[in-house]
Amino acid sequence: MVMTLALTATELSTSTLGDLSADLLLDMYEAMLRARRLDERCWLLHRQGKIAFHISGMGHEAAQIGIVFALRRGDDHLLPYYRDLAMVLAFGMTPLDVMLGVFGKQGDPSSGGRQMPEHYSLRAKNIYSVSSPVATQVPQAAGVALAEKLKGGDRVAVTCLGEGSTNQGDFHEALTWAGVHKLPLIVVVENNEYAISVPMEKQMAIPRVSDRAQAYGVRGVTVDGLDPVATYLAMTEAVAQARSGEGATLFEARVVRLTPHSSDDDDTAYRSKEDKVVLKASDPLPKYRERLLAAGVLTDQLDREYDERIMAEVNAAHQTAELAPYPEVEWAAGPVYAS
Ligand SMILES: Cc1ncc(C[n+]2csc(CCOP(=O)(O)OP(=O)(O)O)c2C)c(N)n1
Ligand SMILES: [Mg+2]
Repeated sequence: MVMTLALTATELSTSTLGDLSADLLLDMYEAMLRARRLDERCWLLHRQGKIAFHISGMGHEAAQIGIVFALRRGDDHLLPYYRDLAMVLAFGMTPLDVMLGVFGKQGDPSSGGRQMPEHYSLRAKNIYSVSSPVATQVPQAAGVALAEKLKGGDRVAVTCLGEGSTNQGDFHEALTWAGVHKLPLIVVVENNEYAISVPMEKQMAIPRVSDRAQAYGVRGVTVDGLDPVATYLAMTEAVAQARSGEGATLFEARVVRLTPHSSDDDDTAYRSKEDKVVLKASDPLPKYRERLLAAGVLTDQLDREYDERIMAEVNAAHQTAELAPYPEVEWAAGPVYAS
Protein backbone atom coordinates (compact mmCIF):
# COMPACT_ATOMS: atom_id res chain seq x y z
CA MET A 1 0.00 0.00 0.00
CA VAL A 2 1.34 3.43 -0.95
CA MET A 3 0.52 6.10 1.61
CA THR A 4 2.23 9.24 0.30
CA LEU A 5 -0.93 10.56 -1.25
CA ALA A 6 -2.79 10.21 2.06
CA LEU A 7 -1.17 13.47 3.23
CA THR A 8 -2.83 16.54 1.72
CA ALA A 9 -0.85 19.47 0.36
CA THR A 10 -1.71 21.59 3.39
CA GLU A 11 -0.33 18.94 5.74
CA LEU A 12 3.00 19.15 3.98
CA SER A 13 5.25 22.13 3.60
CA THR A 14 4.84 22.69 -0.16
CA SER A 15 6.01 25.63 -2.23
CA THR A 16 6.12 27.31 -5.59
CA LEU A 17 9.50 27.99 -7.16
CA GLY A 18 9.75 30.73 -4.55
CA ASP A 19 12.20 33.53 -5.08
CA LEU A 20 15.04 31.19 -5.90
CA SER A 21 17.31 32.27 -8.73
CA ALA A 22 17.16 30.47 -12.06
CA ASP A 23 20.79 29.42 -11.55
CA LEU A 24 20.02 27.71 -8.26
CA LEU A 25 16.89 26.02 -9.64
CA LEU A 26 18.86 24.70 -12.61
CA ASP A 27 21.84 23.61 -10.50
CA MET A 28 19.44 21.54 -8.40
CA TYR A 29 17.92 20.04 -11.54
CA GLU A 30 21.33 19.14 -12.95
CA ALA A 31 22.33 17.52 -9.65
CA MET A 32 19.14 15.43 -9.61
CA LEU A 33 19.68 14.38 -13.21
CA ARG A 34 23.33 13.40 -12.58
CA ALA A 35 22.32 11.15 -9.69
CA ARG A 36 19.53 9.55 -11.72
CA ARG A 37 21.68 8.77 -14.74
CA LEU A 38 24.46 7.31 -12.60
CA ASP A 39 21.94 5.27 -10.63
CA GLU A 40 20.37 3.90 -13.83
CA ARG A 41 23.82 2.90 -15.08
CA CYS A 42 24.52 1.01 -11.86
CA TRP A 43 21.33 -1.03 -12.33
CA LEU A 44 22.35 -1.86 -15.90
CA LEU A 45 25.81 -2.92 -14.75
CA HIS A 46 24.26 -5.15 -12.11
CA ARG A 47 21.93 -6.76 -14.63
CA GLN A 48 24.93 -7.35 -16.92
CA GLY A 49 26.66 -9.16 -14.05
CA LYS A 50 29.47 -6.60 -13.95
CA ILE A 51 28.85 -5.41 -10.39
CA ALA A 52 27.67 -7.47 -7.44
CA PHE A 53 25.19 -5.18 -5.72
CA HIS A 54 23.41 -1.84 -5.90
CA ILE A 55 21.10 0.20 -3.70
CA SER A 56 19.23 2.90 -5.51
CA GLY A 57 18.23 6.42 -4.51
CA MET A 58 15.67 6.84 -7.30
CA GLY A 59 12.69 8.77 -6.00
CA HIS A 60 14.74 10.31 -3.16
CA GLU A 61 16.71 12.75 -5.34
CA ALA A 62 14.55 15.85 -4.86
CA ALA A 63 14.73 15.56 -1.08
CA GLN A 64 18.45 14.85 -1.07
CA ILE A 65 19.29 17.74 -3.38
CA GLY A 66 17.04 20.20 -1.54
CA ILE A 67 18.78 19.22 1.69
CA VAL A 68 22.35 19.34 0.44
CA PHE A 69 21.95 22.65 -1.37
CA ALA A 70 20.97 24.25 1.96
CA LEU A 71 24.34 23.22 3.45
CA ARG A 72 27.93 24.37 3.06
CA ARG A 73 28.82 21.51 0.77
CA GLY A 74 32.09 19.80 1.58
CA ASP A 75 32.42 21.84 4.78
CA ASP A 76 29.49 20.95 7.07
CA HIS A 77 29.49 17.38 8.41
CA LEU A 78 27.54 14.77 6.43
CA LEU A 79 26.81 11.28 7.78
CA PRO A 80 24.76 9.76 4.99
CA TYR A 81 23.06 6.39 4.60
CA TYR A 82 23.18 3.89 1.76
CA ARG A 83 20.40 5.55 -0.29
CA ASP A 84 22.12 8.96 -0.45
CA LEU A 85 23.70 8.81 -3.90
CA ALA A 86 22.39 12.23 -5.00
CA MET A 87 23.44 13.73 -1.69
CA VAL A 88 27.04 12.51 -1.70
CA LEU A 89 27.48 13.51 -5.33
CA ALA A 90 26.30 17.05 -4.63
CA PHE A 91 28.41 17.20 -1.46
CA GLY A 92 31.66 16.50 -3.28
CA MET A 93 31.99 12.92 -4.51
CA THR A 94 32.43 12.47 -8.25
CA PRO A 95 30.72 9.90 -10.50
CA LEU A 96 34.15 8.21 -10.76
CA ASP A 97 34.43 7.98 -6.95
CA VAL A 98 31.05 6.23 -6.91
CA MET A 99 31.86 3.94 -9.85
CA LEU A 100 35.18 2.85 -8.32
CA GLY A 101 33.15 1.89 -5.24
CA VAL A 102 30.52 -0.16 -7.05
CA PHE A 103 33.22 -1.98 -9.05
CA GLY A 104 35.29 -2.49 -5.86
CA LYS A 105 38.41 -1.12 -7.50
CA GLN A 106 41.62 0.54 -6.33
CA GLY A 107 41.14 4.26 -5.80
CA ASP A 108 37.63 3.92 -4.36
CA PRO A 109 37.79 6.74 -1.78
CA SER A 110 35.27 5.10 0.54
CA SER A 111 37.32 2.02 1.36
CA GLY A 112 39.75 1.27 -1.45
CA GLY A 113 37.38 -1.41 -2.71
CA ARG A 114 37.05 -3.24 0.63
CA GLN A 115 33.53 -2.21 1.61
CA MET A 116 30.17 -3.11 0.12
CA PRO A 117 29.06 -0.56 -2.51
CA GLU A 118 27.06 2.45 -1.26
CA HIS A 119 29.08 2.73 1.97
CA TYR A 120 30.06 6.22 0.93
CA SER A 121 32.75 8.29 2.58
CA LEU A 122 35.11 11.06 1.50
CA ARG A 123 37.25 12.48 4.25
CA ALA A 124 38.35 15.59 2.32
CA LYS A 125 34.71 16.66 1.99
CA ASN A 126 33.58 15.74 5.53
CA ILE A 127 31.51 12.78 4.36
CA TYR A 128 31.68 10.16 7.12
CA SER A 129 31.49 6.46 6.31
CA VAL A 130 28.01 4.92 6.02
CA SER A 131 27.39 2.51 8.89
CA SER A 132 25.94 -0.89 7.97
CA PRO A 133 23.83 -1.38 11.13
CA VAL A 134 21.02 1.05 10.47
CA ALA A 135 20.70 4.16 12.73
CA THR A 136 24.19 3.83 14.24
CA GLN A 137 25.10 6.96 12.28
CA VAL A 138 22.67 9.03 14.38
CA PRO A 139 24.61 8.88 17.70
CA GLN A 140 27.81 9.27 15.66
CA ALA A 141 26.38 12.48 14.19
CA ALA A 142 25.32 13.67 17.65
CA GLY A 143 28.92 13.17 18.75
CA VAL A 144 30.23 15.10 15.75
CA ALA A 145 27.76 17.92 16.49
CA LEU A 146 28.79 18.00 20.15
CA ALA A 147 32.48 18.17 19.17
CA GLU A 148 31.72 21.04 16.79
CA LYS A 149 29.86 22.88 19.55
CA LEU A 150 32.65 22.34 22.10
CA LYS A 151 35.20 23.64 19.60
CA GLY A 152 33.09 26.77 19.06
CA GLY A 153 32.72 26.12 15.31
CA ASP A 154 29.65 26.89 13.24
CA ARG A 155 29.42 23.76 11.12
CA VAL A 156 26.25 21.72 11.39
CA ALA A 157 26.08 17.93 11.36
CA VAL A 158 23.51 16.28 9.11
CA THR A 159 22.73 12.60 9.17
CA CYS A 160 20.16 10.61 7.23
CA LEU A 161 18.23 7.40 7.72
CA GLY A 162 15.02 5.74 6.60
CA GLU A 163 11.78 5.83 8.57
CA GLY A 164 12.07 2.14 9.48
CA SER A 165 15.43 2.78 11.09
CA THR A 166 13.92 5.37 13.46
CA ASN A 167 12.64 2.43 15.51
CA GLN A 168 16.17 1.55 16.56
CA GLY A 169 17.36 2.53 20.05
CA ASP A 170 20.27 4.52 18.60
CA PHE A 171 17.84 7.03 17.11
CA HIS A 172 16.16 7.57 20.49
CA GLU A 173 19.44 7.95 22.37
CA ALA A 174 20.89 10.40 19.85
CA LEU A 175 17.78 12.60 19.68
CA THR A 176 17.53 12.69 23.48
CA TRP A 177 21.14 13.87 23.62
CA ALA A 178 20.55 16.41 20.82
CA GLY A 179 17.63 17.94 22.71
CA VAL A 180 19.38 18.12 26.08
CA HIS A 181 22.56 19.67 24.63
CA LYS A 182 20.91 21.81 21.91
CA LEU A 183 23.21 20.29 19.33
CA PRO A 184 23.82 21.76 15.86
CA LEU A 185 22.35 18.59 14.38
CA ILE A 186 19.75 17.83 11.73
CA VAL A 187 18.47 14.29 11.61
CA VAL A 188 16.96 13.72 8.17
CA VAL A 189 14.45 10.92 7.83
CA GLU A 190 13.85 9.97 4.21
CA ASN A 191 10.43 8.44 4.61
CA ASN A 192 9.64 6.17 1.66
CA GLU A 193 7.05 4.23 3.67
CA TYR A 194 8.87 0.91 3.38
CA ALA A 195 11.56 -0.81 5.41
CA ILE A 196 12.49 -3.35 2.74
CA SER A 197 9.07 -5.11 2.51
CA VAL A 198 7.47 -3.77 5.71
CA PRO A 199 5.00 -0.91 5.10
CA MET A 200 4.94 2.08 7.39
CA GLU A 201 1.71 1.19 9.21
CA LYS A 202 3.41 -2.00 10.43
CA GLN A 203 6.48 -0.07 11.59
CA MET A 204 4.90 2.63 13.76
CA ALA A 205 1.51 3.78 15.03
CA ILE A 206 1.86 7.46 14.09
CA PRO A 207 1.33 9.14 10.70
CA ARG A 208 4.51 11.25 10.78
CA VAL A 209 7.97 10.48 12.06
CA SER A 210 8.39 14.17 12.92
CA ASP A 211 5.70 13.79 15.62
CA ARG A 212 8.41 12.11 17.68
CA ALA A 213 10.40 15.35 17.88
CA GLN A 214 8.33 16.74 20.73
CA ALA A 215 9.40 13.93 23.02
CA TYR A 216 13.05 14.87 22.56
CA GLY A 217 12.66 18.65 22.80
CA VAL A 218 13.78 19.26 19.23
CA ARG A 219 11.97 20.84 16.29
CA GLY A 220 9.97 18.47 14.08
CA VAL A 221 9.35 19.23 10.40
CA THR A 222 7.69 17.23 7.63
CA VAL A 223 8.23 18.33 4.04
CA ASP A 224 7.20 17.14 0.61
CA GLY A 225 10.45 15.46 -0.33
CA LEU A 226 9.27 15.10 -3.92
CA ASP A 227 9.69 18.88 -4.20
CA PRO A 228 13.32 20.04 -4.11
CA VAL A 229 12.32 23.68 -3.61
CA ALA A 230 10.08 23.03 -0.60
CA THR A 231 12.76 20.81 0.88
CA TYR A 232 15.48 23.40 0.28
CA LEU A 233 13.46 26.19 1.92
CA ALA A 234 12.58 24.12 5.00
CA MET A 235 16.13 22.84 5.33
CA THR A 236 17.54 26.37 5.04
CA GLU A 237 15.52 27.28 8.15
CA ALA A 238 16.66 24.19 10.05
CA VAL A 239 20.29 24.90 9.16
CA ALA A 240 20.01 28.55 10.25
CA GLN A 241 18.63 27.43 13.62
CA ALA A 242 21.34 24.83 14.12
CA ARG A 243 24.12 27.26 13.14
CA SER A 244 22.87 30.00 15.44
CA GLY A 245 22.77 27.77 18.53
CA GLU A 246 19.02 27.14 18.59
CA GLY A 247 19.43 23.41 18.45
CA ALA A 248 18.47 20.33 16.50
CA THR A 249 15.72 19.46 14.04
CA LEU A 250 14.13 16.15 13.19
CA PHE A 251 13.55 16.68 9.48
CA GLU A 252 11.20 14.26 7.74
CA ALA A 253 11.09 14.27 3.93
CA ARG A 254 8.25 12.26 2.38
CA VAL A 255 9.66 10.47 -0.67
CA VAL A 256 9.05 7.40 -2.82
CA ARG A 257 11.31 4.44 -3.40
CA LEU A 258 10.90 3.83 -7.12
CA THR A 259 12.97 0.63 -7.16
CA PRO A 260 13.12 -2.53 -5.07
CA HIS A 261 15.00 -2.08 -1.77
CA SER A 262 18.23 -3.25 -3.41
CA SER A 263 19.41 -5.34 -6.33
CA ASP A 264 18.82 -8.41 -4.09
CA ASP A 265 15.12 -7.63 -3.51
CA ASP A 266 12.01 -8.49 -5.54
CA ASP A 267 9.35 -5.94 -4.63
CA THR A 268 6.62 -7.58 -6.71
CA ALA A 269 6.13 -9.78 -3.62
CA TYR A 270 4.76 -6.83 -1.65
CA ARG A 271 3.91 -4.00 -4.10
CA SER A 272 1.14 -4.45 -6.66
CA LYS A 273 1.07 -3.25 -10.26
CA GLU A 274 -1.35 -0.50 -9.16
CA ASP A 275 1.13 0.64 -6.49
CA LYS A 276 3.81 0.88 -9.16
CA VAL A 277 1.60 3.12 -11.31
CA VAL A 278 1.11 5.50 -8.36
CA LEU A 279 4.84 5.44 -7.63
CA LYS A 280 5.78 6.22 -11.21
CA ALA A 281 3.40 9.19 -11.25
CA SER A 282 5.19 10.52 -8.14
CA ASP A 283 8.66 10.46 -9.72
CA PRO A 284 10.19 13.79 -8.60
CA LEU A 285 12.50 14.20 -11.61
CA PRO A 286 9.93 14.62 -14.43
CA LYS A 287 7.71 16.60 -12.06
CA TYR A 288 10.48 19.11 -11.39
CA ARG A 289 11.47 19.20 -15.06
CA GLU A 290 7.87 20.07 -16.03
CA ARG A 291 7.74 22.86 -13.44
CA LEU A 292 10.97 24.38 -14.71
CA LEU A 293 9.82 24.13 -18.34
CA ALA A 294 6.44 25.70 -17.50
CA ALA A 295 8.18 28.55 -15.66
CA GLY A 296 10.49 29.16 -18.63
CA VAL A 297 13.55 28.45 -16.46
CA LEU A 298 14.45 25.33 -18.45
CA THR A 299 14.17 24.82 -22.20
CA ASP A 300 14.14 21.54 -24.14
CA GLN A 301 17.45 22.52 -25.72
CA LEU A 302 19.12 23.16 -22.35
CA ASP A 303 17.67 19.93 -21.00
CA ARG A 304 19.25 17.99 -23.88
CA GLU A 305 22.58 19.69 -23.19
CA TYR A 306 22.48 18.70 -19.52
CA ASP A 307 21.62 15.13 -20.44
CA GLU A 308 24.39 14.84 -23.02
CA ARG A 309 27.00 16.28 -20.66
CA ILE A 310 25.93 14.05 -17.79
CA MET A 311 25.82 10.92 -19.97
CA ALA A 312 29.39 11.70 -21.08
CA GLU A 313 30.45 12.00 -17.41
CA VAL A 314 28.72 8.72 -16.54
CA ASN A 315 30.24 6.91 -19.55
CA ALA A 316 33.72 8.16 -18.66
CA ALA A 317 33.36 7.20 -14.99
CA HIS A 318 32.04 3.76 -15.91
CA GLN A 319 34.80 3.04 -18.41
CA THR A 320 37.60 4.25 -16.14
CA ALA A 321 36.31 2.25 -13.17
CA GLU A 322 35.78 -0.90 -15.21
CA LEU A 323 39.36 -0.75 -16.48
CA ALA A 324 40.89 0.16 -13.10
CA PRO A 325 42.87 -2.54 -11.25
CA TYR A 326 41.45 -4.45 -8.30
CA PRO A 327 43.12 -3.81 -4.94
CA GLU A 328 46.09 -6.01 -3.99
CA VAL A 329 44.96 -9.02 -1.96
CA GLU A 330 47.02 -7.88 1.08
CA TRP A 331 44.95 -4.69 1.17
CA ALA A 332 41.96 -6.68 2.46
CA ALA A 333 43.52 -6.85 5.93
CA GLY A 334 45.83 -3.84 5.58
CA PRO A 335 43.98 -1.09 7.46
CA VAL A 336 42.48 -3.53 9.97
CA TYR A 337 45.46 -5.34 11.54
CA ALA A 338 48.82 -3.89 12.56
CA SER A 339 51.59 -5.42 10.49
C1 LIG B 1 20.49 -2.93 12.89
C2 LIG B 1 20.13 -3.45 11.53
N1 LIG B 1 19.02 -4.22 11.39
C3 LIG B 1 18.68 -4.65 10.15
C4 LIG B 1 19.42 -4.32 9.05
C5 LIG B 1 19.02 -4.82 7.67
N2 LIG B 1 18.40 -3.70 6.93
C6 LIG B 1 19.14 -2.97 6.06
S1 LIG B 1 18.23 -1.75 5.37
C7 LIG B 1 16.85 -2.18 6.24
C8 LIG B 1 15.56 -1.44 6.04
C9 LIG B 1 15.64 -0.03 6.47
O1 LIG B 1 14.46 0.65 6.07
P1 LIG B 1 14.36 2.20 6.20
O2 LIG B 1 15.03 2.64 7.45
O3 LIG B 1 12.95 2.61 6.02
O4 LIG B 1 15.27 2.74 5.00
P2 LIG B 1 15.04 2.57 3.42
O5 LIG B 1 15.83 1.37 3.02
O6 LIG B 1 13.59 2.41 3.18
O7 LIG B 1 15.57 3.79 2.79
C10 LIG B 1 17.11 -3.27 7.05
C11 LIG B 1 16.12 -3.90 7.92
C12 LIG B 1 20.58 -3.53 9.25
N3 LIG B 1 21.36 -3.16 8.23
N4 LIG B 1 20.89 -3.08 10.49
MG1 LIG C 1 12.01 3.30 4.30
